[in-house]
Amino acid sequence: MEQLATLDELPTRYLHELKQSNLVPLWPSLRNVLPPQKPIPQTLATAWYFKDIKPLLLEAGELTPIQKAERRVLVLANPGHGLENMKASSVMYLGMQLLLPKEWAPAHRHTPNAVRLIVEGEGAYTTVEGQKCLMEHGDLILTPSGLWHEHGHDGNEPVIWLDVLDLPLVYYMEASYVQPGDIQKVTSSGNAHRYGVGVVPTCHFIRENASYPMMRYSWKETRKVLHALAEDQQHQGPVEVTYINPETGADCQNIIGYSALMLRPHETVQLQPRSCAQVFHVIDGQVMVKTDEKIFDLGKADTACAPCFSQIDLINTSDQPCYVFIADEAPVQKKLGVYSVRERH
Ligand code: GTQ
Repeated sequence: MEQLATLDELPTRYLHELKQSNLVPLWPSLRNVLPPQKPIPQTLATAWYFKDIKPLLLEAGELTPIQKAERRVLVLANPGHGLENMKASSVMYLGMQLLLPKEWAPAHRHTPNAVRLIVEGEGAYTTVEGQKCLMEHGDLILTPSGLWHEHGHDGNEPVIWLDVLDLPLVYYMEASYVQPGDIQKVTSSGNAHRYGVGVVPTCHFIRENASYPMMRYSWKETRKVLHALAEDQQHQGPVEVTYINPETGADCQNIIGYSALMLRPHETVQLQPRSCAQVFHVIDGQVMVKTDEKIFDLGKADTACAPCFSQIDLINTSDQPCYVFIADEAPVQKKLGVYSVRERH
């Protein structure tokens, strides 16, 4: 590709006149905003280890009362985006949230979509639009855009969960805001009896259009599906299920996609490079995440992210199964028509 003219090749007087009229020449920046062949991501392959996070999060529990925090969260920030910008990737925000026994994180609703993946502890719950969702290890709980949610804790040990939000994208669009609410009346215990587990291998089906028919995706049940899929002789490719809207078969939320992947003992899964950034969080087990630049050894509750078009190997280094929760930007990229998958090189 042709090398293009730079800013300093233009007369100072001309540049000054452009500035006076709020005008900018495209050509000196063209290769930055439209780099050849692939994006130049700010997102850096980064890992955050639970053994580092947990003591600091528990200390936050002593330093800052819940009333003064509203949500007691340590944000997993990607240094490539600047820590203060609180992004894991351009679209995804990650946070580890702590709720102590008897604490209550009051009701609010906001435009960004959120999910929680429960990491540790028992007895906490999230109430979403009147639906009380118990939080058990590995459960996925949706708090979609605009729906009221609050967190409570009737148990007797600290509960920690991973928050995933599309906050960076929604904030970038100048569409991010929150409204405080009143304590919710519990009106429902969920629709799991109607929809079952809420995960499917691949075959998507279309039914009536209900945006968020299901809020809690039980890990116990999802794990059973993964094991059944691993046993299924017909099944080809990685043992992976996508969290869907069971009414429509579509992704369970609009912007970020969620799935759970099982690696058999010593299994390696080679992922195809995709146009979206991805986050890997270990529900249980041991996995080596090999990205283009870096290799991470992850154990239970560890989290890593990889930028777009990374060639990634997931290697189960142990003789136990490993379960990885994956968040990616595929749904928003597909809707915008910018999603693609490439061959491995
Ligand atoms: O629990 O509602 O990590 O509103 C960031 C913003 C969690 C929450 C976060 C939030 C929440």
